[in-house]
Amino acid sequence: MAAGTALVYDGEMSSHKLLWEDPVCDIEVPERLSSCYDRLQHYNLVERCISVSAREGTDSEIMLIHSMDYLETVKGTEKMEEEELQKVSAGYDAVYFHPTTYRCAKLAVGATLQLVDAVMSGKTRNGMALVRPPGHHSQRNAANGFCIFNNVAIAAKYAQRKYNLQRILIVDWDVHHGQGIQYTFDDDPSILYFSWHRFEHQKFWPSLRESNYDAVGQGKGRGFTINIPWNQVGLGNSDYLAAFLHVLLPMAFEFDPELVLISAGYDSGIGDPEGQMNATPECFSHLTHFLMNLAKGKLCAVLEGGYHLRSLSESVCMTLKTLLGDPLPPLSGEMMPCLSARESIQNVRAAHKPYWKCLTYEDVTPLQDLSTRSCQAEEAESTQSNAELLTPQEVGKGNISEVIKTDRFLEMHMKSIIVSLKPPIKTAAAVDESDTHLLPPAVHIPKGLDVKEFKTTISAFDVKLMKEEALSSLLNMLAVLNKIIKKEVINGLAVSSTPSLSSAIAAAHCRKLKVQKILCVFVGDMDMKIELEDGKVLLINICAKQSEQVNTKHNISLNWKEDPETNNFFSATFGFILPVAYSYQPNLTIVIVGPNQNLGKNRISLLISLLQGLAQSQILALIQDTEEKIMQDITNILTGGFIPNFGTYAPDLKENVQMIKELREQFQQEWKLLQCSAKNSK
Ligand code: Q9C
Ligand code: ZN
Repeated sequence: MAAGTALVYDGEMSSHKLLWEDPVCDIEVPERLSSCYDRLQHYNLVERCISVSAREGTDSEIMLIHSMDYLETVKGTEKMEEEELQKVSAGYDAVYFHPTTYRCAKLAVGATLQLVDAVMSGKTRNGMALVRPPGHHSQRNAANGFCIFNNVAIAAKYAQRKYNLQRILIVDWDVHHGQGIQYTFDDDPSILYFSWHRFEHQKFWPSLRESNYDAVGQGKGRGFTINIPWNQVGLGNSDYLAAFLHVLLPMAFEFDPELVLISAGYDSGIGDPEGQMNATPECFSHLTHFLMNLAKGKLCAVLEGGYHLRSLSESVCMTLKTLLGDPLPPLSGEMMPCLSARESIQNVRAAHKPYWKCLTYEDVTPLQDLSTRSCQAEEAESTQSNAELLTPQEVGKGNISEVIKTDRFLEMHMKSIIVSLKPPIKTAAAVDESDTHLLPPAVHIPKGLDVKEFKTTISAFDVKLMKEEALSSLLNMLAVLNKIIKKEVINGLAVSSTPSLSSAIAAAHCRKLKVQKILCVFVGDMDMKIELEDGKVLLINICAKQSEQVNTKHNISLNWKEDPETNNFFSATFGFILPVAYSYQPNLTIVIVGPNQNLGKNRISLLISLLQGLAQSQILALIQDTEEKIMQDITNILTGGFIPNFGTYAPDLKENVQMIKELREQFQQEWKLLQCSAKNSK
């Protein structure tokens, strides 16, 4: 499997700049590019990437999307004086030309295509292109919204032609609607285009009817355009997360793309003067991480907007860091999507129900845009603010010193979230001697540990009759866990003949080391031995056999009906487990894989892979010794060498979807990210 992350950058793209006064365009400055690159250097990220050079896009590549007339028009600006440039610029909406614009726009196209080539040829697994001018607003015959050539749309067409791809996903997380991309692929079912955008009931630029949730594509392409209109400003991490969990990800996994392109605009981030949203930089880590599980990891992020230089550059760094496989910073803020966001999400789900199997059994009733209460008003109702540290919501409140306020906030915020010490070893393992050959060489095997501390933890449990061998494997498991908690490694796995007992001992050890919140996910049929009294554990139990236990906020069983033919498990993963896990915000995750897990093994792999978004990626996997076939996959997931793939899509069983729906209704007040509709909550 391909490894490494490409970075495409050419400082020459900074020469494109505004030569006259224009308050609409003056935010699209050369420093956007240089400040990103400087920040990447500050975090030592540049040297960790595989540098890929930019090139000019050719005429025929540009004409994959644009008309020859338009290309000639752009070409013509190269020799123009300022006055003429102004005239041409005035012919478009929110665009400026400079004598180097044509050259830079060609470099932006070529840089994007170089990235596609690096990823599709297997030179790297994924990558990012830092480009200017941006692309997603530009159209066949027109420049628009700072965009000259549509870099990402050209890249999609290019990838289809050159690599014979059948399905490409374009995720446009820029705060503006990439109408240029939408128009290009409106009737094309081979490109799934997702965009969220500030909309405000069509008051916000570009103020198009076709940016609303009911624009789903045309003809054969119906269902392959997904628009989430945001009708309020001030949205943040939990709203974006809810949009991914309840809209994009179920559809994207059903679509099963061969390549993911991100129109990576960061004007949807905190402090941006255009977007007025509140998502903090680490939010983009999580969005990126989700998408890395598609298309065997083949992902190209291409810069679009982003006008608050500090916010933009920190968010770019978070994106690239995640592409490189670093542990994810915790997502900050209370996980509570606001009413207006939920309403948009519900509307999109309703509009798309006819086209997606994953929505078949969901009862989503369409509704109009009703909410008028602002998200900030909701925040004010629900949270007391901390005078010491600004919250994203406070930063987002309109104010003349907003840029500086955001700078100050980000300065402190980034210090608090960056996992400063990146351990040299990612994964530790405790396995039988005979299994060590199954582990990749990079895995660390702590051995011969016989520490008093561990023994006291174990002696609190009923282990008197245990064989020496089993006892020593418990001690090894604790050694692995200890390394995770002390951040000497990021994650670990342990094979056990008694995984349930092991998990109870692991949880006890976590308590001893003052781990505040432990997420335990059991997969398979096991007795629960874990202590739940003190509320420090959230237990999610996925099993085939019906349990008598009554579900509570911290102890939830999913009785997942066996169905080997269509067992996708996506509805449980995106509709329940991840929303609960992200709402809980654990400090450590333990996944226990026991016997008779009736999910396909790739579903468990995907779940574990996605759970790496929680708890700063600190995961302990406990695997029953009889389940060896899954051990290798889990090891590969944890060491970062493998992304599961899923085969032909079939929807989850109706009973299973029903069960998830009921659980969602039961717990959506406690775990608010479960909310994906505007009803059932205050
Ligand atoms: N009254 C990108 O983020 N604003 N483009 C126009 C007119 C234009 C944004 C306002 C914003 C363009 C790539
Ligand atoms: Zn934008």
